[in-house]
Formats: sequence, structure tokens, C-alpha cells
Amino acid sequence: MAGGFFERLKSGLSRTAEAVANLLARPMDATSAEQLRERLIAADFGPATSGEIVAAAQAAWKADAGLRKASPSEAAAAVIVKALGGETPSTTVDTAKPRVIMLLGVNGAGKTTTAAKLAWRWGQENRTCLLGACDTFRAAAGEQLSAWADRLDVQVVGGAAGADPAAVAFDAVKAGVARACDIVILDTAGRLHTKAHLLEELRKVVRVTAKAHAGAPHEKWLVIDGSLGANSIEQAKVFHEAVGLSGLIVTKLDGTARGGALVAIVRELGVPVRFIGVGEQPADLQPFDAKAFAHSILGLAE
Ligand SMILES: Nc1nc2c(ncn2[C@@H]2O[C@H](COP(=O)(O)OP(=O)(O)O)[C@@H](O)[C@H]2O)c(=O)[nH]1
Ligand SMILES: [Mg+2]
Repeated sequence: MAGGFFERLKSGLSRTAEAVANLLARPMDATSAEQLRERLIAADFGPATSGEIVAAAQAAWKADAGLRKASPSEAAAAVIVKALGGETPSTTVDTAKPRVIMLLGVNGAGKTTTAAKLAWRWGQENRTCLLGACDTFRAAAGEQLSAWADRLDVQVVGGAAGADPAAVAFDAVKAGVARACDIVILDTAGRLHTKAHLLEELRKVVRVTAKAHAGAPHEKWLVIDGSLGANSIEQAKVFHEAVGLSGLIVTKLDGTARGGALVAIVRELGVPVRFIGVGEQPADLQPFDAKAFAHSILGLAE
């Protein structure tokens, strides 16, 4: 990860890191093990991972210091990396052209900003992107995406406020095919009249997108606000059950992030984190690196 990015991630996770690092640095008796477990639960790691981290730290403390393979913190980091699916980043291969990426998530999670950041990142790699402004529920949403598209010089296809989001998705994907774009990114709505409405609408976007381009959408990524902690777990489950997610993007890990929830969600859903966001600028989104994340949340050096 780029230097500034890692620093921002570290500072976002510093509250968790300080508390946990202090506890890991003390020999682990029953009391401090319980304190560590409570601290991990409070940081939203969930009971399973919290228990495993404590067990790994205890085992590392028990081993003779000279013979120890890993410090208690390193042992804890290894547990987190494993819970996140391992060290190798999840990559996606462009077999389809265009590859269609659908972004989902509740209002304010960071979908529109993330769509723009992804277009910028892939643009830097000389992959042409087209943005589909499928959040027609709010007029401002389409304008926000168009403003980003202007700023980044990326193509955008949208519809009038109140237009059928699935029809906009269809048009965007068709335009992506006709213009031989590499990637189409669909920005969707996070709120409708009811949750049932929203999920039905998203399922319709999926169905209609497949009619515009066989195999699309190739990815369905849920954008999650990293400052919400455990509250986002239930939300993630609802989206996953509705459309079957293929990845997660966690934003706002720069603020006062509750990073443990990311581990709990990955475990619960079995879906990998693809990118994380640590700010509002295009370069503030980076591919997820489980080891760098585990080290940040435990206050270890990169
Ligand atoms: N600090 C911070 N703010 C972010 C990040 N990602 C998005 N935001 C901000 O969160 C707010 C909501 O983002 P938006 O993309 O409009 O969310 P949407 O409703 O899901 O489309 C905006 O003010 C964004 O600038 C991030 O990684 N860090
Ligand atoms: Mg939006």
C-alpha cells in the first residue's frame, strides 16, 4: 500500500490498535486474556475471531521467548489475516468486455464516491470506464456522479430523476458494449420507499443487466461504511441474500473506524474485501491488503 494510505488507515484504526496493542504486550494471564477478549468484542471482531486471537496470543506468550516463532501481536495478526481469507489479494480477471461492476449499499455508504474512485484508478491503468448513474431515486445522486465524471473525464450514462434504474443500467451496459469500454460501473440507489422495494429493484437491475450483456453483472460489490461497526453486519447479510455479493468495499476507514467489523462480515458472508477507502479523493481507494490491514489494526509496523 502507498505510504500516505497506510498512515491514514493506521490513524483511522488507532483507537482499536492502541487498546489492543497494550493488552497484547502484557503477559497473558486469565485476567488480561479476558480483558483482551472484551476489547476485541468491543472493536466488533465478533466472538469467533476474538476467541482465536486470544488463544493465539496466549500460546505465543507461553512459548519460550527465545524460541518464539512469532510475537503475540504477530500471532494475533496471523489470525486476522486468515479470517480475512489469507494474504493473497482477491483479484478479478477481465475476461468479459466490458466487465460490469455493480455497486450496492445503503445511502451514505460511499457508493457514488467509490464508483468515481474506481473509474479513476482503472483509468490510470488505461482501462476505459463508463459510469451508469442508476440511483434515480434522488436527483442529486445523478448530478453527483456526473460532476465526478466531468472532473475525471469519464463517460457517464444516466436517466431523469424517477426513471427506472434497471432501464438506466440497461442503457449504460449497452453503451459500454457499443463503445467497447473495458469496464462499466453501475452506481445504484441505497434507499427506496421500503427495504423490500429496494431489494426488488436491485434484483431487477441484475436481471436486466444480464439481458444487455451476457454474464453481467460480473461483480456485485457491497459498499460498507467502515465507521458503522457491527451494525453493518445485518445489513450486509440482507444484501447478500438478495443478490449474492461477490465482494465488499469498506469506506471511511480514515475516520474513527471500527475495523473489527470488516473481519466479522468477511467471516459471516464468506465474501472477500476488494478495496478499502480512507478519504474522499480518487487516490484514497486502494486494493485491500489483509496483512497491511491486520498490522494497522494491531498497531504493528507495515
Ligand atoms: N472520510 C471519508 N469519506 C468518504 C469516504 N468515502 C465516501 N466518503 C464520503 O461519504 C459521503 C457519502 O458518500 P456517497 O458516495 O455520496 O455515498 P452513497 O450515498 O453511498 O452514494 C460523501 O460525503 C463522501 O465524500 C472515505 O473513504 N472516507
Ligand atoms: Mg450515491
